[in-house]
Amino acid sequence: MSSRNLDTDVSKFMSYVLRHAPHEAGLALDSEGWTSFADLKASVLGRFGITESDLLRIIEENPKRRFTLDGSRIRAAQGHSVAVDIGLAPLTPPAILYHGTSAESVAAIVETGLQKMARQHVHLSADAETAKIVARRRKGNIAILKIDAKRMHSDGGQFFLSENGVWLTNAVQPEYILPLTETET
Ligand code: HQG
Repeated sequence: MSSRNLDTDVSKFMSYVLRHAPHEAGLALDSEGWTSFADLKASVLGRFGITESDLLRIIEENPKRRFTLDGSRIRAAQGHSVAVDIGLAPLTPPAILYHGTSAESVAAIVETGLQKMARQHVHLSADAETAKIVARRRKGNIAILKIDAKRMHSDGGQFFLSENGVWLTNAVQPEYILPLTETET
């Protein structure tokens, strides 16, 4: 039986290897981000001293459903920096999407738009509460930006919905960032 902190450590390690550094666990990802669950299990069980049923529970109970287990293969649902194509079909987004960030990044974002930075996509949230959780990963004051997804989509912008409910796009131009609605400490 593993503890809550250990569960988080295992989850963070899996996010790290499945999104950014598969070689650090001796894994290789295919072009859609999948890797062998048996290979991942071999790496994680030994490293953390947990059982297979612990690992399955950690995957199943992950609050953000970060991992997709599909038979003998597993992948991260979103967040990759390695070049994979998770093969999502473009979808019509809700009229408004949200992006949580640090207050100090807002000036640059309003100037140059939202960029995907190190990842494969810009990550957007369907509701402001979720965006706040994303923003609170940052130090200091936070800001929640509203994105005019309806207009961006009707102008040809593509949106994708990850297997765990995160909206993804390639970039958001400044014209689609609505006036700042909320900041807090
Ligand atoms: C910022 C977590 C300056 C952007 C979350 C963000 C998410 C700019 C940072 C997922 C900028 C990139 C992704 C610009 C963007 N100038 N700053 N032009 N454009 N930024 O971590 O959205 O818990 O790559 O605002 O829940 O914070 O790991 O993106 O602050 O879904 O599953 O550059 O990571 O998921 O940071 O987070 P990130 P994010 P997990």
